[in-house]
Amino acid sequence: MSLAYIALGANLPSPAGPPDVTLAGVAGRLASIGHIQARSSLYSTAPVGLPDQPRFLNAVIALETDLGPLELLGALLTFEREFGRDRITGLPDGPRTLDLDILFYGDLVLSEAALEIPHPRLTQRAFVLVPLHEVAPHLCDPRTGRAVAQLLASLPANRESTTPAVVPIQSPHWASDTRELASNPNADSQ
Ligand code: PH2
Ligand code: MG
Ligand code: MG
Repeated sequence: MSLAYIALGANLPSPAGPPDVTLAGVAGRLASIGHIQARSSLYSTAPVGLPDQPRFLNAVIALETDLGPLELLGALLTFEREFGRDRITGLPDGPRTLDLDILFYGDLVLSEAALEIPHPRLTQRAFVLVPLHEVAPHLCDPRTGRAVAQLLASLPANRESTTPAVVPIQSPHWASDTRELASNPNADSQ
């Protein structure tokens, strides 16, 4: 068993519904390939990279899994396709129905063409570090030895913007009790 931290993001409706329904559905799919150990709140986040697009919903899930890193990547790509992700026409950093990224996989450091772990841009992104900090503030980045709390504290403040960069939101679809998900992959409420 390895403990992987997975970032979830969406800012377009998927065949399942709006982004909060998509992310809740994905949590159920993740529970089918491992055990969900922790799950952050849902956050509404300002788009990074390509500003002229809807705000994203982001979250982080800690998943204990027997899948190896490349098998896990394969499963995540399958889930992205199931929820309507089109990698052919989609723009880099552009709008998407679902994005699933492996942030950490135990303390593995991997640099392959298909997969880099830890995720190469996680230290620059509040939309990743804020939800990650909620579930694992003391987790150490194996590249730098720095804890998530330190990485978050080192992010430049978002001073110039009038809209908040990262705000927690409530959704009836996003359960606050992960035990439901582990025992019933189809559960999407309570
Ligand atoms: N993902 C990106 C690019 N920009 N911005 C936000 N707020 N959230 C994301 O998940 C996101 C992004 C590319 O993966
Ligand atoms: Mg991404
Ligand atoms: Mg991705």
